[in-house]
Amino acid sequence: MKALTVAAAVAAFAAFAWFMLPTPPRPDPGPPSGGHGGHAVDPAVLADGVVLSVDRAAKSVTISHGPLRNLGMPPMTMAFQIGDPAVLEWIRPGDKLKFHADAVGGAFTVSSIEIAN
Ligand SMILES: [Cu+2]
Repeated sequence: MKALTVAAAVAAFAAFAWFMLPTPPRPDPGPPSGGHGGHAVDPAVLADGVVLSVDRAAKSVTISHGPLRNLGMPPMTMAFQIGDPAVLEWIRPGDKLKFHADAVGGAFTVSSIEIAN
């Protein structure tokens, strides 16, 4: 009978632990796209920028940027993380950019970028 008691206790604990699990976080709906369901970034939210320096080891780029409307940021010079490693292959100081950045895990990260030279 002891084994049965242990099994019952384990089952009770498992049920309790399951009950105590936090509600899984719901996916962030993100900003309203206003598009047609595609994933392309609205050109209106692309900011202007000029690359000042590139740190490939740190996967970061220092950009002198215009207003970032989605982040409520005025024009300034700052470092961004680069989300797509392929970008680090071509990006050079002096490049003029159209880009989009998001706050990802507390780091400002370039999520979309194109050359505007
Ligand atoms: Cu900034």
